[in-house]
Amino acid sequence: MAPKPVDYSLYLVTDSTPPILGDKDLVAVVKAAVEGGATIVQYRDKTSDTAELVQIARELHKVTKAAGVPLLINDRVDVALAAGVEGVHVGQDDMDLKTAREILGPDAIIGVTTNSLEEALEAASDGADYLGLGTVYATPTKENTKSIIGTAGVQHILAELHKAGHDVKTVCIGGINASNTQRVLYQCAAPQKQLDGVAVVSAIMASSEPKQAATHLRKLVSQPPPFASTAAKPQLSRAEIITKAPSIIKRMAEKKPLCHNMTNLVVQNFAANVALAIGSSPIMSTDGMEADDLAALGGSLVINMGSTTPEMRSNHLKALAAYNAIGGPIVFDPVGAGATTQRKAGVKALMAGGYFDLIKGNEGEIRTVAGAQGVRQHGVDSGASQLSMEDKIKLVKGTAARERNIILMTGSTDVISDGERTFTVANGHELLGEITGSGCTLGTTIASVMASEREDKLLAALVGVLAYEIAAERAAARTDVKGPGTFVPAFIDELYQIRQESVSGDGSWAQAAK
Ligand code: 3NM
Ligand code: MG
Repeated sequence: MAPKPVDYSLYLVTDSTPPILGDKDLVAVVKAAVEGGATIVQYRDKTSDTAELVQIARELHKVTKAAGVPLLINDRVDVALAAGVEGVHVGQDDMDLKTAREILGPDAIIGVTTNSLEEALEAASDGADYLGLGTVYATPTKENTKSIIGTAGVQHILAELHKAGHDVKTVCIGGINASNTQRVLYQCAAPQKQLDGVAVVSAIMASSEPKQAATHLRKLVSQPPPFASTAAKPQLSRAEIITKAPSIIKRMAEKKPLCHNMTNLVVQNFAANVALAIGSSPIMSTDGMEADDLAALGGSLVINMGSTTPEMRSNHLKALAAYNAIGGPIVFDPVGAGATTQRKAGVKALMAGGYFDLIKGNEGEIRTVAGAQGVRQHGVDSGASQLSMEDKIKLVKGTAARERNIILMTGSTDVISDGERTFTVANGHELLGEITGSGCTLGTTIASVMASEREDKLLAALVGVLAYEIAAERAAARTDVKGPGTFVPAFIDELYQIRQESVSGDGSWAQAAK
């Protein structure tokens, strides 16, 4: 069956209950929404009697027909027939798709709620016009949803639908609103199959200005998020990276971009000195209330999950939103991610709350980020490696492809990937493991370079890693360095040297790249 020419991009599901609709009039809200830009409407009403359902459906149909927008009825094939609307939406516990199709015929639009890959494949095979995929995020609108699958779950289903050759249309549902619509569409997309739209309830139905809410959402679904990489990713050879690295440090040092660090007390001073040495302008602020103003200054942000208090999480989420809104690069350092339940929850909440351009961590942290179960860490140090290099590369590349960002796994050999291009870096020195904050300040260095090098974020990050780890090697090699205590000032001096050499056109430091 060829797909019907239906625009699913902004799919409104109604709700007539007081917590969402308030004292507004349902038909008036739907009228405002379709005028604002909702492209399809599902009348979902779990409480009204049949006669009332039919009557409201007829009223809604007048409004949607005038706007040239299809109207579907949730669950009730009889009501859809009685009101003569364009189709139905059925859940897993409703009338089965094949029977609904027999009753309504081939021209009716029939969609199915699917919360798992099995359900999605079955509904697609049975001839659904579209699938509602979810639940993306937990939502007070529908508390008895079967499973929260996040953007990664939606992406997996899309990839498998494509593999199975289904061209069924798809929308996602659950917790979608103006703050996350663009990111969700971006992060759900599989390489060969993207969502056709987002389905929302409260983002429009609960709004006091449903027309404006719909207009805004429609605009958001029509354009990529500000942080999306639009340029094609050029292949990079190691030789090219080594040649380009000094000029990238030079450009950053000349721009002196703001590098905003939300980090723990232990590292604040060290991170500020590292930023100054490499050539960015540090600000150490954990106050989410000033993140909008700081983001507007055009720099980058490091979120270091050194603290997981609710207050700190709320600050982090505010800052994430501020930088995401204008595409300012964000580096996430999920410190001790697998160590405690609280930290695992912190990683989940932050990753569901915004987009990180780069996530850096040791093996345990990245495994937690990837969603590996049963990752246990002792304290927040890096611990012993459990994965082979081959497995590390697979994990880093796969996670980056899934999140559509950059993942950096640090270790004696670092692995970095944007899902397409993967590199290893074997520079650095064991003294970095003997001082506090070496992981955090690597994040600061990377974010500094990413602030000025926006075209190719992977290249920027790699250059940050190289400068940082080559500086550590140079510091450790100095005869005046006897251990961790003398290493720290020497390391800051060497970062500063690398910046000075780069600015003066001497790029030989990068030749030490391994
Ligand atoms: N179906 P809101 S979640 C109607 O997961 C519905 O199948 C869901 O509401 C599913 O946009 C949901 O307010 C409610 O989060 C979505
Ligand atoms: Mg249902």
